[in-house]
Amino acid sequence: MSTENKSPKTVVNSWNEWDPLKHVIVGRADGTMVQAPEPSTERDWPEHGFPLGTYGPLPREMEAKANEQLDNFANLLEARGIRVDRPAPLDFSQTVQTPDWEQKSMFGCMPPRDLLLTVGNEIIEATMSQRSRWFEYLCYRPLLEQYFKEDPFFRWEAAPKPRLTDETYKADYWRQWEKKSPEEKEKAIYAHDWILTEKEPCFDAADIGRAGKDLFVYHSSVTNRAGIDWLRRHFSNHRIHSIWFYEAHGFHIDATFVLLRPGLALSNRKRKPLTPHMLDFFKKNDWEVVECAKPALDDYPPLSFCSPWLSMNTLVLDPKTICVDAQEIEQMEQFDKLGFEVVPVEFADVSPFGGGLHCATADVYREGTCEDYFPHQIEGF
Ligand code: DAV
Repeated sequence: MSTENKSPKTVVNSWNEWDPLKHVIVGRADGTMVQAPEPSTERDWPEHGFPLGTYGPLPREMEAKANEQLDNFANLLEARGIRVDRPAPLDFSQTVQTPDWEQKSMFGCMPPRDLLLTVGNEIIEATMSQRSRWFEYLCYRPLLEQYFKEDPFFRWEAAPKPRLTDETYKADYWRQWEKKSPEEKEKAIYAHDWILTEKEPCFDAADIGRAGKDLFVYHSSVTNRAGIDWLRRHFSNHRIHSIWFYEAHGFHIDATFVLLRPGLALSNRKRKPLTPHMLDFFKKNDWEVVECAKPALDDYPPLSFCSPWLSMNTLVLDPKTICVDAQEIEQMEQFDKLGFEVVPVEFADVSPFGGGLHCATADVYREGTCEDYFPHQIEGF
């Protein structure tokens, strides 16, 4: 009689963005919504059927195409010996509420990277800073429960759920923004004058770039100073570097500044780093920071809140192998010249569902340990 246990045993472990990947979560497009308006987010796409104030599921045919590309990507990873798990979508069209607020829709579960932060044997459910994404963690709970049973060393954590009352957001922010002159907008970029107040810690997991002992956190429109402070206290054995870039309402580090392998990072050619000493820090530690290639698109695709810079949104399978959106010819050529084996992945139809190849994945296991890639620190960075 066979007593073989078919379920693969989970080990949670991932310290950086490049060590050999063995187990990953790939999101699903099912039921993704153009979110109902909320203090932090407004969609205004009249030419595609969603003028300001309206909301609803993304068109079915778009969803089918995105799911096909996500499934093909999952199959490609599995064919390379990588275990792939998928989240459990909810009915994202439902109204959700807490004692403080009611929100007319949820969002989706295409981008697990936004929500799950893996550092070593720990996965943290990020706070998120949009009401429509407050309950998104539920899509990942079946997997996290399973990992918790299978890996006795897995540390399952959740950052404090934010209240997301009106005090978490600056009052009348978007109307005020529209009234600003170009000079005032410029000033706001330098002042990090984004929608979030400092009322409570907020962060998205996709604002964090991991390099062993050093974690780089984007002070973005979805991650506030308090969120970075929470991460600093939580990861007290790490060095947390708060960074920001020349971009209004930027969010998520993975289309702006991407850690590719020890000694090499890719920087957005338009969104220049604004943090004092940041580039000196990389240089001092013998890291090369290269500007990304020209992206394939000139503008946001229809119904997408993600920019053409998803060209940078790549998944590194090991320090020599990188998955890149197949439409990004120039970016693939650049990676080729930088010595990577490039794996082209058809992914353009996924963007309206919340991102590219990095967004669509969350690490569970990469080989390797926590290393110090930045032995030379700079005071004040
Ligand atoms: O810059 O377009 C992409 C979102 C990545 N999670 C951008 C953000």
